[in-house]
Amino acid sequence: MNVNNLIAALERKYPIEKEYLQAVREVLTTVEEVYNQHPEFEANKIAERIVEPDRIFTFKVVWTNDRGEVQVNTGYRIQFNNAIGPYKGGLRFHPSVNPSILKFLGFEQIFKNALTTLPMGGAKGGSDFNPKGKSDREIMRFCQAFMTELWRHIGPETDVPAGDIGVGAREVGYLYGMYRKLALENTGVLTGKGMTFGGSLIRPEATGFGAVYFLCRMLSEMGDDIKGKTVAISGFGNVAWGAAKKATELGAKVVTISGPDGYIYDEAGLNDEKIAYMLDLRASCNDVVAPYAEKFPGSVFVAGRKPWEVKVDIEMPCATQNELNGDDAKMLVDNKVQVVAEVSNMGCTPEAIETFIAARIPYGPGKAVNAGGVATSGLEMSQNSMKLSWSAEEVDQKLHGIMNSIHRACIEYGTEPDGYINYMKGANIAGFMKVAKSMVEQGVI
Ligand code: 2IT
Repeated sequence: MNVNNLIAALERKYPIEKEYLQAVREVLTTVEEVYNQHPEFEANKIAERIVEPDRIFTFKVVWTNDRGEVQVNTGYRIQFNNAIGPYKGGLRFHPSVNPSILKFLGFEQIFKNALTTLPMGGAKGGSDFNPKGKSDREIMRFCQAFMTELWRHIGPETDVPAGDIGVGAREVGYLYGMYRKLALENTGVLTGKGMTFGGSLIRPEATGFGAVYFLCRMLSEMGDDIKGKTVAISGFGNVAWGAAKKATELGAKVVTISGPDGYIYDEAGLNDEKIAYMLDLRASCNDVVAPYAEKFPGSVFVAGRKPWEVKVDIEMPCATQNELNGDDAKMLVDNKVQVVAEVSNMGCTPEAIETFIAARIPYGPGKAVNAGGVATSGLEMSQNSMKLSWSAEEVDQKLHGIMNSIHRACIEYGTEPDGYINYMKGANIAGFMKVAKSMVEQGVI
């Protein structure tokens, strides 16, 4: 494989899909050396095949708002690769959603899902629908309209969507209700469901919990632990909430959260009451964190800025792609950050990652750190097909085991000659090898 030629061809074909090209470039560059030691990969054109989605569905979503006005959005489902299991990945409802963003997310999902050790292929979907300021009834009508198109393309053994930004338990509930009505079946066709209709305990917390379990493994590899560490978290959604909850429970001090409006610096650190308040903020559907500072005196709201300027031991980006850039990374290195555990998908830009690696600061990439979310979705699928449900302890224990095994895979494939663990390289190679081998074994299809 010649990565530069392959990327150049993709750039000509998809010139405006910058997030997709960014994700492909990172994975192919890090696997190039190992890839070229496997002539069967080249003979089967694995790289050329893996960068193209199997298929993309694009559809119109028409719904009516509370004022009786007809609204038109675009919906997508990208079925990227199902070599190792049914297509699996979340749905994102956000005005920024476009084919490039969903292709990057779907591509990343292939390797993340492979890392979980569970049989799941990669997919992603969503819509440019903006949930901000929408009423509950509007959300419901949108989800129903979205599912009237999506339902014919998904199924419990075919493609199993879940949540992502803008899609939580409420949206999954409305989507599931419409699927059940149209397909006339009750199956594990979506994950992240409510507990009364097949959801799994721990799934709401899983991404954040898993991220902190992974972070603890990174720290123990350095001969350290999380107790007493200061942590900066960005975002205030489901993932940030789970990470804040587990990090606080294990004795860390989480001092920031953030939203599109700016960030909160809370010197005293989050506690149970403040973490519970994150859910109220999210439920308000206004997408702002500023009210936190009014509710909790002693904390400050810093408008229009990101939390990276606060000096801490550990950074956990939990918001969205490319939220931490090269300049931010240089500032973090100057501020002696100890570990960066990226929880958002592709949260750090290539320049930021390069800066961390050059400074030999352990950097855990999203596809390893946040894999506990989709892993627990996989556990929800297992429970649904067995028609039973596991206790919270059982699910949490399995999640622990999976995060440990992802960490081991990163060490196996990512340890550099000087002993530095290049988690990005390790995660990319470990995930890629599994999918590539299975594609070779299954023939040219
Ligand atoms: O990015 C992700 O891994 C998710 N949004 C979760 C996907 C899933 O199927 O649970």
